[in-house]
Amino acid sequence: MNSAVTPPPVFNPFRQAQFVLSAARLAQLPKDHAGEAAFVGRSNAGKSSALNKICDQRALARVSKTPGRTQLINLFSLPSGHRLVDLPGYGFAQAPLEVKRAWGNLVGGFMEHRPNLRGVVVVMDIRRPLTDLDWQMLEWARSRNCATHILLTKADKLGFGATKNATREVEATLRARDFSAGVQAFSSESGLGLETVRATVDQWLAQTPTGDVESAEVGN
Ligand SMILES: Nc1nc2c(ncn2[C@@H]2O[C@H](COP(=O)(O)OP(=O)(O)OP(=O)(O)O)[C@@H](O)[C@H]2O)c(=O)[nH]1
Ligand SMILES: [Mg+2]
Repeated sequence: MNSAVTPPPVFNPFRQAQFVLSAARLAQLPKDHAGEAAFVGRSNAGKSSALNKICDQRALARVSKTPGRTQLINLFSLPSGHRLVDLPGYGFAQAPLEVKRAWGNLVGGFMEHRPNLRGVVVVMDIRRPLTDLDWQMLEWARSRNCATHILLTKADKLGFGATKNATREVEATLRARDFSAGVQAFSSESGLGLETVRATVDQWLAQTPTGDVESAEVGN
């Protein structure tokens, strides 16, 4: 578990999150200095559900039973001007090659080059963590020195002991690969781990500039 987080603020800014836009290309993203926290992960892992839970809103991000539904980058703004980003999921085997290629360009481009990126929440189903593509995300984040937090979702599907073991196992694997990231169990159903992830994202964004239009000028 990530124990080094501060208690949540009394005012919860995530409740005020608002949809900004969906982007099919990186060029459509805002060109400013606003810090962003991105949610990445395998398709169906529970990214959109986690975002909705964090923001205490039912339908901010679209949740779907069909893997691979979110093929766009969805941006949500916070009152501070910072943004949350829901990235399209990966790992859906049946997707046509051109969809996979488009995903690679979009998510790869975002992870490697988006200047606003301040932290990455890598969302994984607690029953199937650390796939090859999860590692690719982790390595992308590491290569640009970006803060990383692993959310092991759907913990409500496991008992207390199994949740603890799965979390420890992920921590041990990361240690063995000398990878530094927060790790926590989470459930969008029960709210397990909610304050920890909120505090982590809050901390990343609090240290970075906001999306004031006056500061918007950078070419991405
Ligand atoms: N039991 C349980 N189900 C969950 C949880 N999180 C998500 N789900 C379910 O898992 C399915 C996929 O959730 P999404 O949030 O749409 O997953 P996603 O990662 O955004 O998927 P893509 O947009 O396709 O990449 C939905 O049926 C959710 O209701 C959780 O914590 N517990
Ligand atoms: Mg989604």
